[in-house]
Amino acid sequence: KGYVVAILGATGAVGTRMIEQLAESTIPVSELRLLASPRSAGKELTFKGQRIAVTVATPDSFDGVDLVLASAGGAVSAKLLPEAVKRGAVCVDNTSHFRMDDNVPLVVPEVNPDALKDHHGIIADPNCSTIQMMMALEPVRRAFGLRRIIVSTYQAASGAGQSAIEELKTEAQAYLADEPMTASVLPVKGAAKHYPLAFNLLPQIDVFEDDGYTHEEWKMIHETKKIMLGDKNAPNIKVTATCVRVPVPIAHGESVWFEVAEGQTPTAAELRAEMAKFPGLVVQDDPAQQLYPQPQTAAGSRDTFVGRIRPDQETPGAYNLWVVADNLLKGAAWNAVQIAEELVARDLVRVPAGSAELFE
Ligand code: A2P
Ligand code: 11C
Repeated sequence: KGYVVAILGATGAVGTRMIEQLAESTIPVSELRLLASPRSAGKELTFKGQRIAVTVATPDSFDGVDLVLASAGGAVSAKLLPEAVKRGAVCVDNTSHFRMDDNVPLVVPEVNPDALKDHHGIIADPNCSTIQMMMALEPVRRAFGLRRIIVSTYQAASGAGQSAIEELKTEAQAYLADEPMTASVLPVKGAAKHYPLAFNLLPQIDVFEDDGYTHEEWKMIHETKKIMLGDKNAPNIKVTATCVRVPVPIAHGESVWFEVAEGQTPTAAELRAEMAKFPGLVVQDDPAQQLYPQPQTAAGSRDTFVGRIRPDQETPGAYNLWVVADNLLKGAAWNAVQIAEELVARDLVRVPAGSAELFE
C-alpha cells in the first residue's frame, strides 16, 4: 500500500529537503501534496521526476492524508496539525510548538524510537542543535552514564530559514564591496533589532527568556532531558547551553563538555569505540592527520560527525568533544523522514481514537 503524504511548508529550507529525503526514503508514496502559504500557490516543485503544484494549506488540505511532515513555523503547526489529526493524519512536526506536550513523543530514531509507541497523532522532531548532541552523547550515556553537559553551539544561518541564508550572502557581498551591510532577518525574525551575521557572531538564537537565557538554550536543556530520560524536567542530567549564530550557511557545530557517571573514567579510545558503533554517527578524530568534523564536509550528509574527543585534563570522568551535522538534514528533514520510516516499519501510521481531543 502507498501512503498519501503532505508536506506543510514545502517551499522552505527544510520543506524542500523533506521532499528530497522522502524521495530517497523507503516510504511508499501514492500521492504527495505540497502545502505552503498563498505566496507560493501554483509554484511547481519536483518529486521523483514529477512536477507537483504547491497549494495553500487549509484544514481541508488534510482530507485523505495518512502522513504529514510539517515545517512551516510553530504558529502554522499549532493551527493546522490538530485539524490534520482530526482527519486521521499522523503528523511529524519539525517546529517547537508541540515538543514539550506530554502527549507528544520527541524522537531521535537512533536514540529513543520506542517513544513512538505511545503517539497520539503528533510526533515532534527535536531542535536541530539538540538532535546532533543526542547523536554524539547517547552512545556515551548507554556505556558509561551521563551526569552533566555544558555545550556551546556554532549554528549556521539556515537554522533561521531560507531568508537568513539569503541575508548572509547579501551581507557578505556588501562587506567585500566596502558597502554597508543591512540586516532584517537575524538574529530573530520580527525582533526589535537586527544585526549582520557576515564576518560577525551573534550570541542570540530565538527570543530571550526572563532568566537571560535564549529560548534556543532552553530547548537544548529540556529537549535533552525529554529525549534521554523521558521527562523534560528530569534532574538526572544537568545541562547548560550558550547558543551562537556563526556566518556559515549550512551545518551546526557544537563544543560539548560532559561528565559521565561517578566512578567511570573511560579513555578517549573507549569513547570513540562506542561512538563508532552507533548508527548514523561517524567518528572523524585523528589529530595527527588534522581530521575533525567541519560544516563544509558535513553539509549534504544524513550522518552526524564527531571528533576532538579528549579527557578534561583536570576533572576525572569529564571530556570534551566537537560535533557537526547538517542542521537541515539530520537536524530537521532527514530526522523527520526517518521518524516517518520508523512509523511505517512499526505499523504506527494511524491515529488512535480520542487523540484529536488532546490537541483542542
Ligand atoms: P511560503 O514559501 O509560501 O512562504 P523557511 O523555514 O525556509 O522560512 O520556510 C517556511 C515555510 O513555511 C515555507 O514553505 C512557507 O511558505 C511556509 N509558510 C509560512 N507561513 C505559512 C502559512 N501561513 N501557511 C502555510 N505555510 C506557511
Ligand atoms: C536555529 N535551531 O538554528 C534553530 C532552528 O526549534 O525547530 C530550529 C528551531 C526549532 O535557528
